[in-house]
Amino acid sequence: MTETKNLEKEIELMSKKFLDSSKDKEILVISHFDTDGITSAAIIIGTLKKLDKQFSIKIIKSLEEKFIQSLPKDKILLFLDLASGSFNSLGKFNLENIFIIDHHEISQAIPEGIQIINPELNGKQKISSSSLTYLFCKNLVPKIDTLAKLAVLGMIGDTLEKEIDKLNNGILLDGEIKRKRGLLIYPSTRPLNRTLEYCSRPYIPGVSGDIKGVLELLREIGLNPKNGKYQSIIELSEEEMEKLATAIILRNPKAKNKEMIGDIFLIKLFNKLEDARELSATINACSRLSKPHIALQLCMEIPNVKKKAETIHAKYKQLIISGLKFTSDSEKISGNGFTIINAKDKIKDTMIGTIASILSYSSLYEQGTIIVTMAYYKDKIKVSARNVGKNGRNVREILANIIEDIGGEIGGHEFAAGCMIAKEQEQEFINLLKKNLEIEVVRV
Ligand SMILES: [Mn+2]
Repeated sequence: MTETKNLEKEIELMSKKFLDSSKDKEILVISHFDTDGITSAAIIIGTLKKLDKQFSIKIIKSLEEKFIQSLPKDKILLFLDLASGSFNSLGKFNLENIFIIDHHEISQAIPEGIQIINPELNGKQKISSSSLTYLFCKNLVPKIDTLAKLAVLGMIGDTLEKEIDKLNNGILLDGEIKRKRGLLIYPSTRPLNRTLEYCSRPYIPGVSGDIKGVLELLREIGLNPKNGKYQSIIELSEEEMEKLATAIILRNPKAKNKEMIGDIFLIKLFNKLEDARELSATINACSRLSKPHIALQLCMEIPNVKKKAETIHAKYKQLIISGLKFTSDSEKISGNGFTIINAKDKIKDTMIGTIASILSYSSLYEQGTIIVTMAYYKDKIKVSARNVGKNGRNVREILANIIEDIGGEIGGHEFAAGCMIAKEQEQEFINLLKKNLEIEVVRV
């Protein structure tokens, strides 16, 4: 309890310093491109507008040293949902007026003069950057209730929904979030035939991407269209919901009932209740297809943006489905307990991690299998590694071993990790990867 108090105290202190420093300076907000970062940025924009401050926004995929070097020295720099892993770089370029709101792990010493809010320093409460930003902004402007739903959306974007009830300071109350128990396939608010056709989590063999399979499944459990339209998940009775869950589990035995049923969060956007998971997926889709400004405008509820965002999301889902098709048809490097899929330029670098995750949740691979996907990004290669069923070998360690030899950047954790290597090292990387994966098997 005292630790939470400390965090609140830190937030209050930093908000005072921020107000003070921004009296005569322009603000540059730099935020991460995922849902948590985008919602954080939208909360800040709403607040700075109320304060009538001069500001600009940059949304980025990752904080690279070259970018840090290019930052203006005369502005206030406010980093959202990033920067906690970049203290060495931040310390290098004599930047002044740095403010950070983040929740990522801290592994480097924090240079003097940097103002930071990060629960890793105060009790390690699991809380999104969007919620921290909301609490920060509440200190700047007392009445920002309309932005609270974005704080909750960021929590769901970072899959911190199990922590939502621990949120204090009335974020949940302010946000007027609706909650319903049900099947966690989204969007729960749209007709089931569409929802199932595009369902990738879980990936349902014979149903995902297969409209004939979808209609068969719906017929099988006795769900028929009413007035030409299928019901949505939130409209189903408990019994119908149960039948649907069973039918899905039969097709994908890996989908566990207790993981498939949970809290559905409904958030009012453009005056309509939307499934928070779907909103988050839309935001991520926009960002991954290089349109983070659309994602941001969606959160700001700017008229006409919803259609644009939905169109981008639909395109993204098509790309995922065709990416999955590519991975199933393409040649793979497979061995005992691992599969390497090198998509080269056939799949976008920002999607290759998602593809790896979907494959690892599908019933295509055995528990403990390591899936590694690769895609080109300019003169580099983005690599994603997943461990099916979160069981067995540490994929971060495997990648770290290789990076140590050939150089590159690494991120992630034991069951889901990624790295970026130089394109010239494609073959060397694959050779080393195979060697590492095979050695690991022998050792087990
Ligand atoms: Mn985050």
